[in-house]
Amino acid sequence: MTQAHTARPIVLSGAQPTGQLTIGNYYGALRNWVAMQQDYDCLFCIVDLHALTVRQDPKQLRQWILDLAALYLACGIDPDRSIVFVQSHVPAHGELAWLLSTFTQIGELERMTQFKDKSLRHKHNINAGLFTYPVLMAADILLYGTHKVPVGEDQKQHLELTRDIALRVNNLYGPVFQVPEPLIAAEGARVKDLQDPTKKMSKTAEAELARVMILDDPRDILKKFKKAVTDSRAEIRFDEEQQPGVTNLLDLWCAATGRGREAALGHFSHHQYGKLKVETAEAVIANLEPVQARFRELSADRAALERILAAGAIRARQRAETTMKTVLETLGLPLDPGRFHG
Ligand code: ATP
Ligand code: LTN
Repeated sequence: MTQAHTARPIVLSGAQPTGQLTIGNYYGALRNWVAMQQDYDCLFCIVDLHALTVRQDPKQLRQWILDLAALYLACGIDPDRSIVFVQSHVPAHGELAWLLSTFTQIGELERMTQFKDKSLRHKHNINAGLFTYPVLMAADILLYGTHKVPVGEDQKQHLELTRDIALRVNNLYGPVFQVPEPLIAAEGARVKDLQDPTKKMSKTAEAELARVMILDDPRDILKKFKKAVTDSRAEIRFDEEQQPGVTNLLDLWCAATGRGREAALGHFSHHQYGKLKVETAEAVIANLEPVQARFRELSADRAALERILAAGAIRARQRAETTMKTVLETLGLPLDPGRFHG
């Protein structure tokens, strides 16, 4: 099995530099990554190759990559404890994705709901990369012997595919890959769009009011929550089917305050929607303000961010090469002595 050299179990996760991150990314992913640094050997990747599945402006993309690095750190990712790196700095991601694509069935990729959703949203550019996106994600994960992958609920299907690919290879050749497990937060794993609470909140949603960004001004955050779509029932309870907007606000309040559903009902059940909206906004703002302040400090020093990413790339590449050696040998591909010495 690859990557047996570290004592602590390995965690890998990533986000796409496709724009500013939302509170969905924060509660569903980043906040949980920070907590995991305590007990796991963590790698946090900026998945820029994935971002290219949707057309990007090159200059803007470079900026978003650095912004995302600053945001990882601002949320509490510690580059001395975890490996923070850019996916395209480690060529083995693309290389392993190719190899894994030969163990992935077209029918499996056709079933991916993210592919179906994105094909509808980008009708003019349904490229092959969008289709094979989950294979590259599987490569990201399997390259590092990952045990746990902390993600939002929307990524569960991709994780299942990753596991299937790993098991398929292992069944054919013996234990080549660690079979990873998803880690989905109890609270905040499925933050919904504030204007259409039947959809997930997305950083690339068209409507400004639909999404709250981690870096939004607190006044805008309050405004967006006040304008959140609810319903006309005038009743505060958890009911995803009948009251998706109210349920989303309650879930966010729980995620932001760390309190459970019973506490939320005790606190709000005899009150009006206005109180729920304002207090949820306040709780979210309280979580985000320190992150915003740190982000401003960190993003002022571009060179320091670049140094952190360069150091992360060296460490990630070393680990990736160990896995690649095993995989190439296993599949019968000759090892290049110029690449793998000793
Ligand atoms: P896009 O909106 O550009 O398609 P995204 O925000 O869904 O992208 P990523 O940047 O790759 O995609 O997401 C990073 C992490 O944030 C993933 O683990 C994803 O599951 C999580 N995430 C994204 N949106 C939400 C959400 N609304 N609720 C909870 N978690 C989310
Ligand atoms: N597909 C994910 C982003 C992603 C990822 C990963 C997450 C790419 N590679 C590896 C966890 C582990 C998304 O769209 N949110």
